[in-house]
Amino acid sequence: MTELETLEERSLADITAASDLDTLEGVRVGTLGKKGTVSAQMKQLGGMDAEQRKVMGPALNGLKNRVGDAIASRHEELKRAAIEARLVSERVDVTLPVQAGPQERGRIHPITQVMDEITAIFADMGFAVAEGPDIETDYYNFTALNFPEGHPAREMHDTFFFNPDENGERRVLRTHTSPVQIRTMEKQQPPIRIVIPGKTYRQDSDATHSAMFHQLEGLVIDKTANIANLKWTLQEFCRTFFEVDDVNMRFRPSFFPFTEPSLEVDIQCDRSGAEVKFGEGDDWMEILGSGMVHPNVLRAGGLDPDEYQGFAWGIGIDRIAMLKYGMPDLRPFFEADQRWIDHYGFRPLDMPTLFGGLSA
Ligand code: 2NM
Repeated sequence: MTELETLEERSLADITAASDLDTLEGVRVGTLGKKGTVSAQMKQLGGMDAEQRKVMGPALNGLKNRVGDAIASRHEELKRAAIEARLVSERVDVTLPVQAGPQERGRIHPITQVMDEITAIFADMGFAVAEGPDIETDYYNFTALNFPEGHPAREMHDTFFFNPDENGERRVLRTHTSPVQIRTMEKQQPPIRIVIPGKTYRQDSDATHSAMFHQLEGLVIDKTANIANLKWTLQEFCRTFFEVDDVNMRFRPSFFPFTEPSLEVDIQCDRSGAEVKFGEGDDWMEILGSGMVHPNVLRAGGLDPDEYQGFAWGIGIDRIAMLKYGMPDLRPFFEADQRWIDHYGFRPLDMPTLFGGLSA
């Protein structure tokens, strides 16, 4: 076997044996590279006489081409094998269940859920959502709402007062969301149809009261709003919220400074079993307060009571959340206990809508 034949055989064997692209590149450098075995042979051509070169030239060129071709085709093979291997190692089974991310594990607090449910119901009736500050002036929290100074109704609210400012004025933690109604009347002409969800504060706390609690109030003002409209609106709300076809309601005369007449609303229920049932039974449960907006309140909002009239109501969120979802105690609402929220919480992507089901 000639020297060239030996070189070719060894080179081709090395090429076939190369099992990855890096090894193959090593073989290429070792043969066709500047200092490679094949290149070393080419360099000797210069020192040969014409006869020798005539024979060795084509032989060497042939060798170089065959080695080059063999490297190129092995390169293709190895590249394809590398892609195959990657496809196998990176294979994804798209039929596996989705892994739970934070948006799956997190839970919506029942109070937030109930606020969202109530807001969805009124939004569906055409109400807008309004909000305002938790820290209020005495004027917006009381005076504008027809609680005159020195009026005993102010005492009913167990207000949290701030220290007086340099003008002797005391700010308060709002005792109801009604200040937002005044702020809305000041800046928006009727017709007004708003609901106001939010935090409210009163200085009493025990097993069934928390110093911070949640309310949702509603306000309708136009030229003809009347008690029949009020009753229909609240009845429609109760049917939808408690997810029953019909619910009997009872309107009892009451007193609130900001409404005249004022009505307390009870719904019929059955408390004989372990759970309260609505729309049946012979018991009554008080669920909200309401009334026709007092003329003094309309005036405070910059509206002429001879031109406009309205109705309003307020619902305590925390209590009806307990009612609807069978929670026996109010205190865990504010204890931030992970086990409690895992049990009573709602899935964040199941947003309450009337078409998709409120609490489905
Ligand atoms: C209630 C009960 C009755 C009420 C009245 C007003 C306003 F500002 F329009 F006069 N807002 N909310 C109202 C009336 C609230 O909560 C138990």
